[in-house]
Amino acid sequence: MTRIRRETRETRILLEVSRTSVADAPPEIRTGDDFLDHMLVTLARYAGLGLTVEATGDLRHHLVEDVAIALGTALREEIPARAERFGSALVPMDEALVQAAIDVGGRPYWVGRLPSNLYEHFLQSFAVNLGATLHVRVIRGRDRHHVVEAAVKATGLALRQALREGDGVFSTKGAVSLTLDEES
Ligand SMILES: [Mn+2]
Repeated sequence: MTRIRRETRETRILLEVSRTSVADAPPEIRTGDDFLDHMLVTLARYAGLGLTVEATGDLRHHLVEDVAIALGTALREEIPARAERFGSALVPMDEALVQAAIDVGGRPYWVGRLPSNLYEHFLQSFAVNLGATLHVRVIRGRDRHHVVEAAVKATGLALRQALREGDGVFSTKGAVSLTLDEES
């Protein structure tokens, strides 16, 4: 379990995340923003994470962005050394269809367009602070709620796969700390 406390002039966040959820302990999320709570519960359920969030903020934009930063930063500590590393998912939600692909191997990068700037920013901030590459592709969809929710579900399912303990064959950990010879 990783706990993070993040306080700025704009937001106050206390967040706990663990890579394995406890079946009889549903996510406890209180941010004061119903849609953000809904998306955090969804992300935790689909990714199989244990998650507790207590947050307050001055503006919705600051709250959503800072919770994403805190979640990515904390979850980064929970990535197993021998993680499967890659994951992908294709999720339909009524008329919406969204695909996500993730690499949790320490290459922060975001590619994606959502019909909500706020939640596009949420997934970007989450991925970059997690040290993950995340691609989200909206294949189709008319209802913004469905498209955003399908994107969060697809990200969660992809993450569940990527965070699984594997044989570490795709891990570059141990190979990344190269010692450079000083040149005279
Ligand atoms: Mn919904």
